[in-house]
Amino acid sequence: MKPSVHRMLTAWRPLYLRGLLLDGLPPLPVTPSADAARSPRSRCRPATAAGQHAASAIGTLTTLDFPNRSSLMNRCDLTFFHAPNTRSGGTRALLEELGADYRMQVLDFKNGEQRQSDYLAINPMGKVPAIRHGEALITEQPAVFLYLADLYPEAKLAPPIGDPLRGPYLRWLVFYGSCFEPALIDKAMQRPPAAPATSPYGDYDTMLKTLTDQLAKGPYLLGETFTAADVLWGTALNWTTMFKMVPELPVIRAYIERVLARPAMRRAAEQDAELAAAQAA
Ligand SMILES: N[C@@H](CCC(=O)N[C@@H](CS)C(=O)NCC(=O)O)C(=O)O
Repeated sequence: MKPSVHRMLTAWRPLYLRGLLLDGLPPLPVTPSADAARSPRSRCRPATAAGQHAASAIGTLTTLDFPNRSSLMNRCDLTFFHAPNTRSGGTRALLEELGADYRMQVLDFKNGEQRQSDYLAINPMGKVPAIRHGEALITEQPAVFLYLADLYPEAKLAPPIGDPLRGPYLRWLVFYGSCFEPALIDKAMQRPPAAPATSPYGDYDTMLKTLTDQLAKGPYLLGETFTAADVLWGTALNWTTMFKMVPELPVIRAYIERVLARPAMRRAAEQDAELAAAQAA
């Protein structure tokens, strides 16, 4: 086995041991550890709940629609459902930027794991990313980004309520899901938009100009302040330009490079590439 793959497997040993990742590869040496289910930087105790989740099938969690609100949530017991080389790469980058403490459950799209009942109990849409925090399930990228960035206020990637940037921050995260993606998919499928007054994004060119005008004010979407919205947009514009769904205008290219050059973004991209390679092997 290549040393880089072995290093990656060692890092993700908790997942590997739970049989969620890389079936068929030879077992890694097992070092008993109280924190075995958590990331190396864990600040969380290996709580009973974490152990229970680790041992249980994903699909036993169908009772989570309405989380019990009688107890305060802490930041332990955060699970990220991920597939490499997909939209959930942006969430992985955000978790890295936040220095978050989480478990990752990797889905193998080649085997259709996202459409199996275990995962459909987490997200009936069969899509990643998804987050489970305690009893709460969060899906849809803008919601996932808002949730995670608020969970780690010390990382300062979410302007707090009362900050003048809070409104624009919400606007650009939600613009992604409600305008950018629908416009992009219609364009990729060569479908004409609905009439301008009906279409959620008007038309593609207006949507794109609205975005590029904002990027031109840079360096980031909200000016000098880097936020979680830039993690979403930087990663999304990277893959959408790669697939020629968005034109590689200089303002877009410069923005992508600025965002992806950040150390945490690079780390996340490297780790995801290793995960994708190991999954493909
Ligand atoms: N509306 C979702 C879209 C997520 C999405 O489309 N994810 C793709 C990954 S690129 C997926 O999980 N596809 C798997 C499938 O549908 O089988 C969001 O914003 O999170």
